[in-house]
This record gives sequence, C-alpha cells and structure tokens, in this order.
Amino acid sequence: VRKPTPEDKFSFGLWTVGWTGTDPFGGPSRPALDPWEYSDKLAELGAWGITFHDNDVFPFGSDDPTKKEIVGKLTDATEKAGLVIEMVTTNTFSHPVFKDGGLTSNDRAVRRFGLRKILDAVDLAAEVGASTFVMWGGREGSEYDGSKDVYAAMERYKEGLDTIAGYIKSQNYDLVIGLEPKPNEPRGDIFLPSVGHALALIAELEHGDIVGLNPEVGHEQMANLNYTHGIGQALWSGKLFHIDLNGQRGLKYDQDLVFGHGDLISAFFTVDLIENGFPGYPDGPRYTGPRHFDYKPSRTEYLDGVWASAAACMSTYIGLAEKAKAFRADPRVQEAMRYAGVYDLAEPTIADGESLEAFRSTDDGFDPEKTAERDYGFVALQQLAVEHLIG
Ligand code: 3MF
Ligand code: MG
Ligand code: MG
Ligand code: MG
Repeated sequence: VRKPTPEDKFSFGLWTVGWTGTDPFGGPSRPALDPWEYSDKLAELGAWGITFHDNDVFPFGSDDPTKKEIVGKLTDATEKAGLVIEMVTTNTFSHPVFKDGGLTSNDRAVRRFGLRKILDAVDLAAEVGASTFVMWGGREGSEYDGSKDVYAAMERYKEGLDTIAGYIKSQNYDLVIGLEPKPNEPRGDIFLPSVGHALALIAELEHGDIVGLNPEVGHEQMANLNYTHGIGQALWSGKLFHIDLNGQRGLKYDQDLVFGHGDLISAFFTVDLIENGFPGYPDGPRYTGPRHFDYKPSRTEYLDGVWASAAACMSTYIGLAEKAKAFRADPRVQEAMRYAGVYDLAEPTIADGESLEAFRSTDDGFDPEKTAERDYGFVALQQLAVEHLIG
C-alpha cells in the first residue's frame, strides 16, 4: 500500500494519538505529550490535518492569556508541520459539572455554563480556520428514565443548537455543525443515539441548514446498526458533514480500534461508498470532507505503537480504497450488479408522466409466482467483494 499524502485528507483528533491509556480500571500506560508535540510526527506519517476539543489543548478553566499562549503554540506547530486544523469541538463531558449533561442538564446554571463554553469553542474554531464544529453530547442522556423529561430535553437541545448555529451565521463564520450520534457510554442512554435520531432533530431546527452529522463507525455498530447505510442516508439528506472512522467488534464498550480492525468487510463498503459513490447515481452526492480518524491506540502499546496505529488507520483506508476501485472496475462485478438489479433501483417505480390511474389499472402481465423465482445473485456479488478484499 502506498504512503499517505495530504491529498488523501487524513486527519486525527489530538485525543486519539494523545490518549494515554487511562480507562475505568487503570491509569495511564504511556506518557502524554504536549498538544503541539503531535504535529511533526503526524505530518511525517502523511496526515493532512488535526482536530481537537478545547480542553485537549488548554486545561478546563484556563484564563484568556493562558488559552492564547497555548493555542498560539499549537497553531505555530501545525503551520510549521504543514497541517490544517480542520475541526474543533468542545469538551462538555469530562468535568464533573457536566455529569448530567451540558445542553440538557436538569440544572439550568450548568446549561448556561455549557452553552457559553460551546460558544467560546465556536470562536476558537473560527479563529484557527476549522471548517467543521463537531458536537458529541456524551453526557446528554440518563441512566434512569424517571430522571429526565425527554420532551424538555429535546426542547433544550434544540434551543442550544439553534443558538449556536444562529451565532455562527451572525458572525459569518465559515463553519458547519456536525452532530455525533452515540447510543450509550458514558451515559446509560445518550440522546441522539443514532444517525436517524440526529437527522430527525435537525429537521426540527430553525438553523438546521448548517447542522449535519459526524457519524462514527463504532457508535453505530455499538447499536448493531449498519454504518455504511447510516452515512448513505446522511449523504442522501445532504447532511454528511464529517466522519469518525475507527473499528468496533460487536456490541460492547466503545472500542475505538484502528480503522478496519473491527468489521473489515463493513469497512470495505464504507470506503467503497466514500470513494466511489452510489452505483446507480454516478453523479449523485459524494462525501468530499476529511477522512478523520477517531480511534484509540490500544492501551497495550507504548509510543512506537501509537504511531504504528495511526499509520495503520491510513494504510488500511488506502488499501481498501484501492480494492474498492478495482472492485467497481471489474467487469464481473458490473455484470453481477446488473444481474442483481443494483442499477435498476435507480429507476422511478412510476414512470414520468404516468398517471396514478393508468399505473393502478395495468398489471404489466406481472406474474408474482414466476417473479418470485428470480435469482438475485447477491451472494455471488458479495463473494466477488470478498475475493477482491482477500486478493
Ligand atoms: C466519544 C467520541 C468523542 C467525539 C468527540 C468529537 C471523545 O465516543 O467519539 O471523542 O468523537 O467528542 O467531537
Ligand atoms: Mg467515540
Ligand atoms: Mg468510538
Ligand atoms: Mg467520535
């Protein structure tokens, strides 16, 4: 597999390569670097950009001069390394003040504090030239159904999002918001548990035109959902603004494995959709944003392993992209797709100009028994994908 280049648009959260291995059962298994110490190595590996939470860079509660100084060191380092800062987000989950949420805490004073912190991070995002502002409401949710008025929580979520999106517009910031769904962890249940839930909330917003999604592979898979379908629907809705690529093996805690180290065939079709688009709509919507990794270098690894795992994310993506190109170009695959009716799904069911009356009164000589004998060949098509994948 070839080496990544900035044209690949690979980016990494500072909290990914910067994760020290602290989990609920143990402390750090490796040291933390300073926020500006990641840029050179990421650039050397072929990354294009970085992303961060406000408090990945400066500690919670820092005063303005401290923030300015630390952010300055970071932007100097990224510029020197030739990296962009493509996305910024807010940490409204680590400090215990957010234990019942930021925008949907039952405590109004916490909500007011949380919203101010998010607006500050929006200013920071604009200042460092980010194009996406991600919002993962990790503590928005509950453990016990009796503790939360869900109607009120949706009202407050909407109020918060419209305030933030309205502020972005009022400042003419070149920013869009990407909501990140997750079903659970750290809360027992998190609001906006899936891509679909987030799309439904966006549809209710006043400023929903600049609010879209940042779906994460593992988050959808933790809910046993299909990530490729999730981003496919988000694309169809014009709402796929950003992505979090990683790996997850089944219904368990958020593993944040290296991309492809979970469900490899699902990762193959995710990359196939991103790189090659919808088969029946060659001119249809495409994802052109960053290939952003939100993974955790496993706790068993030390610093060499951190960099090896970052390189693995990019290498796997490139390898899968090459395989997916070959898959689509393979005449056997195109024939199998034709046989399977994949392209036929793009044809409207009722013809242009055909009246509903005419449509209902013709049966086209359709024979359900005969048609039920159709062989779709989906298995053969899938086997071609597997053959491309294993080489
Ligand atoms: C948690 C996540 C988050 C979000 C991040 C992005 C800490 O499971 O995935 O990472 O991706 O907050 O904005
Ligand atoms: Mg995550
Ligand atoms: Mg995750
Ligand atoms: Mg994420």
